[in-house]
Amino acid sequence: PSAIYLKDYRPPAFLIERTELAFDLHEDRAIVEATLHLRRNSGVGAGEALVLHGQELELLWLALDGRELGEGEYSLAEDSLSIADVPDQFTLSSRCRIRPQDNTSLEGLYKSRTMFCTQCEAEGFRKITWYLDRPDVMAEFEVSIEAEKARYPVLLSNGNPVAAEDLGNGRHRARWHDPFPKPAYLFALVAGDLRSVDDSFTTRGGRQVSLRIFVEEKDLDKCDHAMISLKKSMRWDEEVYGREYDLDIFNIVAVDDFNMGAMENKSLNIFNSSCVLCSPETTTDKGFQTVEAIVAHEYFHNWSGNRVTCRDWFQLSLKEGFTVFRDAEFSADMGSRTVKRVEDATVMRTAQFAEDAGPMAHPVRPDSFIEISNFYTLTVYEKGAEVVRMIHTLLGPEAFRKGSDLYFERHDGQAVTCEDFVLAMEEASGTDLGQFRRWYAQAGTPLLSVGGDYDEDAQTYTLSVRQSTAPTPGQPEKQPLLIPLAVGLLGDAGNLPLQLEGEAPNVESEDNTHLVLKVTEAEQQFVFSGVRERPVPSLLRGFSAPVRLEYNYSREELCALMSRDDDGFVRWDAAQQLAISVLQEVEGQIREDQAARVDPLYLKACETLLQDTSLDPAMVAEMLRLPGEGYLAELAARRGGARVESIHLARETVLKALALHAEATWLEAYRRNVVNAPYAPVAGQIAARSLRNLSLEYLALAREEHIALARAQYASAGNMTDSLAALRVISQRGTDAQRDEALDDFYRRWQAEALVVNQWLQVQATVPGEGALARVQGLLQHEAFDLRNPNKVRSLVGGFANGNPLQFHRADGAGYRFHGEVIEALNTSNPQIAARLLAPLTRWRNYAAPQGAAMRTELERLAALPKLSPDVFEVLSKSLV
Ligand code: BAL
Ligand code: ZN
Repeated sequence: PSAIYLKDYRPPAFLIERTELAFDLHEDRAIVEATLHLRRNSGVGAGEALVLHGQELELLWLALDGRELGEGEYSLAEDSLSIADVPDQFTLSSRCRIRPQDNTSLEGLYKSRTMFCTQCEAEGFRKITWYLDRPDVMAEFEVSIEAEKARYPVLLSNGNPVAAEDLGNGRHRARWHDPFPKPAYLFALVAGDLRSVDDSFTTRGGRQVSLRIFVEEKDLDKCDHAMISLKKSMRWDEEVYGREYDLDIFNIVAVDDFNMGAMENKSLNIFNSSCVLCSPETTTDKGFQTVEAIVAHEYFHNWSGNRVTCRDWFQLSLKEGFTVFRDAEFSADMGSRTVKRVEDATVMRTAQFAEDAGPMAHPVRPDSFIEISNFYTLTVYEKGAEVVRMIHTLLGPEAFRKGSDLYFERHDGQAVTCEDFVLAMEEASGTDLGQFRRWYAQAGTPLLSVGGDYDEDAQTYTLSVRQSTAPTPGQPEKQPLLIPLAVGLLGDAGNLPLQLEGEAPNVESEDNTHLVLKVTEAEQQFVFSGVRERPVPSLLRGFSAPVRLEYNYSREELCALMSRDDDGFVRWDAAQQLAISVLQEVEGQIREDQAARVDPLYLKACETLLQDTSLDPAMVAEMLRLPGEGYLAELAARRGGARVESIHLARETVLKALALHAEATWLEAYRRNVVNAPYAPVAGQIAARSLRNLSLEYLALAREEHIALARAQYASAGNMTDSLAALRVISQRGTDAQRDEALDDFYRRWQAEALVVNQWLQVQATVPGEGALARVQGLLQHEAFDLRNPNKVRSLVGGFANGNPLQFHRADGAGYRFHGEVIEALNTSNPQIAARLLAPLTRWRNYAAPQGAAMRTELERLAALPKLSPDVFEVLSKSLV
């Protein structure tokens, strides 16, 4: 496999104006007839041959302007079909046979349980028919679907239904027409025995839109939350972005076997069932929030992605970064803004920064790839969203809205680039984003090293800021970025008013305690005047930029920020920094065989926080949750290599010390945060459950007897959040007998609910102790496991690699070998999932001996296998450089 480059982009030599597709679906095959109305793209590729994409297609017949082409008139290569002599305008018709039933890659047309469905982004359409499968070729689609009526009573595609016919032989046909030209990646088809939950929405402009969520009959009771979320999203996009829905129907279909979370196909969103189905009995609070966010995300794509799409796949963040920013703001408006910001910052810092520091590091707009599926990454999505957020911060909400209006109006119906987005923002706001553009092109996480100096006589406070970005693969030199650094100064009685020397009075926030500094140089100073006392700097407020920030805080200063700063993110961040400093100290003691001593200052600060009932319990829980072992390993990598055992022991030591120190307070928090009202996924209840369940975790560590609380909670829980939290605690901290009893009971109760069983698989994957690997290996054979289902693979195999660090990183390398063997099997059946599963092994450089070397050995074993998919090949080859 070879790489393709952004610099080689050329507009398509041919365009497709109209695409007619006819599907004839059978149990052992599907016949696809396609008629493409093509024309040469004027000014591009005069005289060039027509080259179409196709994969795993059996060509049965081919005709140009109605005349069948003989074998000498076209040429077939592995993934392409070429016709040398074609007119400037013509129709090309083809008939192909494909085998959806055997398609385990879950790209193109495939069978999930009893239904046919599609996934075409990024390049799945070429597994359906010969086509110009690139996003800058946009066509109007007319689709007919024929299938057996009894098995597949529901036949869906994009756009509007135009006809339904009973064919009289037990088969029926439906015709659909989508008036909006679209790239093939937005095509969708569904055929199945489905039921729907129906509702409607009236747009601001008076359009009556029929909303339907299609599911298997057994899941009809799990659609309400998604439907409510959809209607909220439709309203929010009108209110916040002025964007209305543009067709009379909007359909969602839930599918069990799906590589991604969901897919924004025009008017026919297809969802991984884990991202749409919800009920209090079967779904956790987190699950409810995920469904709301993903329903919104896919809906928002109707404008940011579908009406305005990407010119090429290097521009993926144009739609994904922007849409993630939009869904994050939506979620913030629906729930707690600060908690959402903390959650997103956590993902960035723990997972995206790791990606930036690893062998697959790439810019938000990558400049090359071997397999685009490998670039649906945290960098393109989450960092891309942070880049859009920074534009929002720099421009302010009103100018940003003018920019998005201009972007949508100017590019409606077009396939465009990240540059077009930035240009619209620049033009509408009059802001120069020249230097800012580097965020799209430069990979890696910038480091801001900040120092503070207070001059008591002059009453000035000087912040000295240095920025740097470490080299990443292919980018040895880095240039300074424009970084919006939001700051405050914390005094004894609260946050101080801010005045930058030589600048007009700060009127940015009502109380003048918050300012966004524009860091543009490698080194820069900012002087605040009129500072009456020595402050503690409150830095990177609201996580104003996706950077690492270093400031040499004392623990007392961190305690001050944690308890008194007026920025929620900074308070949380201070608690994290304090925890990390304590954890690293304890790990050092353990490694030097000293008695571990957990700083009482930290324990006291945590207890005080827990006692403060005026705070949002959700924030308290986030602040008292210790950073995970994976993140600690990432930090340790920069300090000489991570040692999994001492990291684990240090974390357990600090957890236990905090549990014992504040035992009575934890118990009080556990009792205080009980929710008596009927279950609802609303911020207040979610917050209470999250602190209560965190309290349960600490209590179980403090004293064996408290396992009884978990068992009682498990026995009486009326919702999945509390039930699963209790099960986790029993599995992690209970005796073997208690654990087995609870896990068996849970399976007995929920074996008919696939999504709940996936949670059960994940809990088992994280059970501690020497037997963990054997347990996970055994579960591969369990009736509830299926290697073809990505959700199950993620729960069990991903759950083990990411959630059971001590056992995954066994010194004998058996955890890696197990992981590698699963990847080996998936390399053939589902390369996308195989490549994704590789991520934990790609971090081998972070680990000290023996783990680092053993991880590399497993990567080398995989690299030597014959017939690697391009997906797996790309990750392996980049990881082993
Ligand atoms: N476009 C792929 C799924 C998503 O990001 O919405
Ligand atoms: Zn998306």
